[in-house]
Amino acid sequence: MAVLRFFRGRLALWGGTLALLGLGLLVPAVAGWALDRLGVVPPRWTFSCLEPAFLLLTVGVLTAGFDLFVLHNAMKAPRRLDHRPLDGTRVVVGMTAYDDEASIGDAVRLFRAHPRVAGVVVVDNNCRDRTAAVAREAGAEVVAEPRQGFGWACRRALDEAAARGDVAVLVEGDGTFDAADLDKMLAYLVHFDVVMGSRTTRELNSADSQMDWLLNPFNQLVAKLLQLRFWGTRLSDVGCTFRVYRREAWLAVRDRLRTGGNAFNVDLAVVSFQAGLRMIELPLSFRARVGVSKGVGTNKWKAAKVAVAMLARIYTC
Ligand SMILES: Nc1nc2c(ncn2[C@@H]2O[C@H](COP(=O)(O)OP(=O)(O)OP(=O)(O)O)[C@@H](O)[C@H]2O)c(=O)[nH]1
Ligand SMILES: [Mg+2]
Repeated sequence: MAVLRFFRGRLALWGGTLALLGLGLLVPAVAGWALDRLGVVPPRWTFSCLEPAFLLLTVGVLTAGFDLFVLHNAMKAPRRLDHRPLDGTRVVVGMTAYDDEASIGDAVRLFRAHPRVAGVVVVDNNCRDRTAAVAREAGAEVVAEPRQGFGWACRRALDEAAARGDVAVLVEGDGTFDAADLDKMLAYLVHFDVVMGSRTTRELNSADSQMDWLLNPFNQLVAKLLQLRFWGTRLSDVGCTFRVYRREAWLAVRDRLRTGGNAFNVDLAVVSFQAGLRMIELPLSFRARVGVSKGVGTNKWKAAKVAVAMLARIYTC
């Protein structure tokens, strides 16, 4: 049983990867076929791509299919369908900030104004500008996180929010997210331990947001790989920081985390799946950030480096 448990999820992920590679190889195969028809290359060239493409596709689909349809069904854990109302719970927001004086004031005011929010804690990650002062003026509590890094800031934000409330909300203080989305997130939390956001719904993206022609589909692709690994929860984004955790859910996973860097969002999703938390992902509205980007922004080179770290986390879990 332990052996089967080891393969459950991994076969789906690796099978899915082989199938994707096979699909990728079909492109030169089809191009070769077209060139062959035109008499540009000899027929052998086309078949040298077609054969491995079909082999990878077949092996990949069979391996992933065996995992998803046989292993997964045989090993399904019993599902909890209970309903835990949030009446009387305190909802506290933990907000990350790194030189975010341009955005933090409005971000704090927006979240403080939400009727379900009891307080906002801003995590000052060694800011060199007036972020802390502006956040305090807007009514937030400010704590200093000396360990530099997006992940460290997020961990501290969840720690501080969970120390003050029954429900911890993690969000960036850069003006990209909307407090109004908390309504639907809290509505779903009644059935779940964790509600994650997705920024890949085009209808809810502002035209100038970070989720452009490349980041949007790429996040969806990596999310599908993660979904293959932990079959069950439908995923469409791996980089959305806006999430809601019940306090006990956060406490169950905080010590399992591996990174303090930019791959934190995937790290947190992985440990939450491994802990067996009940999770759901919802489409959220997403705007362009206010102020200067410190993370990926629209920089494709930075995005590639974060993507490698995220994929490494998924393939080694
Ligand atoms: N990248 C980064 N972000 C940090 C750090 N410490 C805190 N943060 C905060 O974490 C959030 C993520 O950084 P952003 O600059 O928004 O990067 P991004 O979300 O990839 O891209 P944009 O929102 O488009 O700029 C922001 O709220 C930062 O202020 C850090 O050391 N590095
Ligand atoms: Mg951001």
